Amino acid sequence: MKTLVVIPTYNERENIAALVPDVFAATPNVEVLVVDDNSPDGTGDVVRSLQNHFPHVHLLSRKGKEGLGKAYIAGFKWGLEKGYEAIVQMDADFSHRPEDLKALVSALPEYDFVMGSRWVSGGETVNWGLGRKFISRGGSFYARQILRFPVRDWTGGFNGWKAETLRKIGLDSVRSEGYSFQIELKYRALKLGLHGKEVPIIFEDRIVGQSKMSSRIVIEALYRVWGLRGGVS
Ligand SMILES: Nc1nc2c(ncn2[C@@H]2O[C@H](COP(=O)(O)OP(=O)(O)OP(=O)(O)O)[C@@H](O)[C@H]2O)c(=O)[nH]1
Ligand SMILES: [Mg+2]
Repeated sequence: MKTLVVIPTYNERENIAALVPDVFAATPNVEVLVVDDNSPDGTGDVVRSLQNHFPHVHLLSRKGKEGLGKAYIAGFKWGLEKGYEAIVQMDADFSHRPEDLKALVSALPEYDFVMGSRWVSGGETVNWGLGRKFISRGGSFYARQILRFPVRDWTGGFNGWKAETLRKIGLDSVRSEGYSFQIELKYRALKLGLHGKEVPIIFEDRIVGQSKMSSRIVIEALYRVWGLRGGVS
């Protein structure tokens, strides 16, 4: 399948310079789209210079920081317009390991979507304290109780989608921004009766660059799941 890996970036110049070569080393046949929100650190310029060595790297430059959800929607739409058959979403900060891309990409043809998962057998988090594990597993437990599909890792953002699946979901109807963006896409697909598979991944904490996580994003996720279950869109 003609596959696009969409990587949203905000101030990730060091990470993106190292990640792009690793992605092509792991999966030589994919193309990459970096969706950058005009990062002040010049991430966009780094991507432009990468394009000299890697012709299959594309850059979608947006005007300003609008959040992860909007960046992904813009990247997915770009990929659908260009006719890619599969789209994978991946963070720039090496939390999602390029080594795990291959497993996601090769599982996808059999399913409508695949979910990189920390909480299935073979999945793992590296260097996470008990508190962090509790919050992540607790968040997925909470979503599972409310949304009633047996997904172990609802908030993970390392997922692969057949183009057809994204078309059926209807990207214009997706409202969520942060963690709940991942929950919302999975839930909408499952509600449509589509088949998803959790594939084990090893999740590592970022080493370089700053987190954009905030309590606002967590709070959004806590109330959004109720809206999703209620069919509010
Ligand atoms: N284009 C764009 N990318 C973003 C935005 N916010 C976050 N990102 C990117 O989305 C990915 C995930 O963001 P992180 O800051 O790592 O968030 P996180 O993984 O929830 O938090 P950490 O646990 O600290 O890594 C990274 O590649 C970020 O650069 C945004 O507003 N616009
Ligand atoms: Mg991260």
